[in-house]
Amino acid sequence: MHPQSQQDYVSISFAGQGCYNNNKKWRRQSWWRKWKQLSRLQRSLILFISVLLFICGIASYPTVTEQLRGLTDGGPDTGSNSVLKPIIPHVLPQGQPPLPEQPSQNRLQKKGNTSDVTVEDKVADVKKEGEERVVISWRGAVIDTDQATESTKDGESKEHLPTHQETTFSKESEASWLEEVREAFRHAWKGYKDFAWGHDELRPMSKSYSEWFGLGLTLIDALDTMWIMELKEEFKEAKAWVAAELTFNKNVDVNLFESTIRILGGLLSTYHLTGDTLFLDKAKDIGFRLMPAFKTPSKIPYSDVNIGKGTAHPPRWTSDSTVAEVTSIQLEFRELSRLTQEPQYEAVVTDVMKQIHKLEGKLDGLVPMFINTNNGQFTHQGIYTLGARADSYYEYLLKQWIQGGKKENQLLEDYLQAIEGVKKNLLQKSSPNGLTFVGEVSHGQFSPKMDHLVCFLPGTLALGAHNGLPADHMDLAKELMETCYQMYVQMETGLSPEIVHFNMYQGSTRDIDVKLADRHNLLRPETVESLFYLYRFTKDHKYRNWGWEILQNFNKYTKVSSGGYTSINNVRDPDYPSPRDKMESFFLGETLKYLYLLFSDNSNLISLDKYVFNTEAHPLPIWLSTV
Ligand code: DMJ
Repeated sequence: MHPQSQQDYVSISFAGQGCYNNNKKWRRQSWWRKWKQLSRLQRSLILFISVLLFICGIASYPTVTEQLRGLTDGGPDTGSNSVLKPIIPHVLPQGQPPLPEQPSQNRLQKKGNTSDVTVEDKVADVKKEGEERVVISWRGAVIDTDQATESTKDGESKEHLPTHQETTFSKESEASWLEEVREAFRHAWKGYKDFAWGHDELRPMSKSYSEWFGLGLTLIDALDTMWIMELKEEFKEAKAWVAAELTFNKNVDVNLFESTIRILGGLLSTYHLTGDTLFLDKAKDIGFRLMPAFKTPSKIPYSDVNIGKGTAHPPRWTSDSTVAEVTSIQLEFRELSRLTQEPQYEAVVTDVMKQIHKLEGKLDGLVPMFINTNNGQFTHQGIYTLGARADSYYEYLLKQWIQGGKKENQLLEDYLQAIEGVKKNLLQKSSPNGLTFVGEVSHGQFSPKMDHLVCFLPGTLALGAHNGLPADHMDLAKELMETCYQMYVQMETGLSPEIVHFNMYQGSTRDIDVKLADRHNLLRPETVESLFYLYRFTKDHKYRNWGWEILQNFNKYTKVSSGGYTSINNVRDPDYPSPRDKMESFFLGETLKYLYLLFSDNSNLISLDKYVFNTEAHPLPIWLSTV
């Protein structure tokens, strides 16, 4: 054997094993002989597998370094136990305005005052660290989500979960909290105004915009928020745009559900709050233009409507519609009928509810995610979730019943049965800390997966209990509220990922896992929405503290200095949350509105006995009440 080739072989296969002895040398030669005896195919296969393993090793590198960083960032008393260190609960001193450093101590906050650190600073920092870091932050998009998970930052034990201590608030601190939300809204609005005016969504990083329907979606979604926050100047300029520029006579396809909850809902609620018929006229216009969606063989509406041509169609790949979409347009269409005295709007959406009430294929009141527009039957049966594609079906059962003055018993029955179905089939406790969560069922198999979208449920349950439904709904609401909060506080940025998986096995060291592809945060409202309901009904200040923490973390990790807030790709990395360059309209329409209402102690500001919020946070009047 050529000595050079022997040397090559040794350095590749046994590097790092220390000094050699004769025996080892013999073994190496024998290995080499065996290698030479292999066929070309066998050698290629071995080489291929080695390269694959090498790539996997490199790919897991950031997870390892993140864990190491977790150990070293944990403070002076870090050690082998430091990774299990509890999160310090946020307790405000009595009557003091909130301090930015007080909320749950995620890693970046521990580094000092970071309130001035913007998303762009983080991008710049990371770019300085080299391209590899940037590439790694995108791994989540490509790794098989069923395989790859990350643990939460701390494997806390039960007594280490954040706890609440009684706190009282002065009028001054309430005012400063409200002002902070108003300031966040102004900042978001500035970005929209400067770079996306009249367009659907702001892209704050690139200082541009994106179009979805081309109807000024963010502006319309934000109208009633500005009114509620008393942002008079901003409201005035938005109203001027609606009066002068907003037209629905456009050759565009819009999604029936999204345009109903954001545009029709936003215009109707702004009409109610202001009494200005400009908004009612626009609402009538869009409502009428959406009606072709219901011209289907089954009367179950198509997903898309061309509001200029008056035609409707399902998506290109299917004749199915989503169950949540066809059952979460009722509040708006019913209200449109009441205002216009034209029964057609209410008739079409009530027919959908009646059909769904009678359908086979439910699991103890839980509905599948799809329904066919030709035959009106559920499709893709066997999957039951309170997350995407089914969520607001449950919300609108209760809210229609409330909107109509609590008379429509079929809606109430379906709601009560569904909540029993949730308890029986979807509710479980995590290990080790026993967090109550709502999982999913797929063809008889339970999956401990919970979307952030499910965090609407504590608020809805609390609303039901407030309206006379069983008291144990409120108990469950409180338990789930804690879980939704933990989905934030256990992340390094203090912001929830889009989806979490709970551990259920005895002996687990942590309750929550996050798959790499699920680490994004879209500035969604569901948790702060539920915090608002829970605070209104219980007056327990811990819910406001939690909301305050969330607002601080939106400011730290999603605020863009030139204006606007951005959704992010990675709630696990406070150093590089990886901005997605998009501000969803619901951040202004819902998230900031619910935060504002949470911090206001005025229960008459959109009283829950007079208004019911649609699923996009647009308040509509409860019928028969004197608004
Ligand atoms: C909003 O459009 C609505 O809240 C909807 O019900 C769910 N998705 C977004 C917010 O997450």
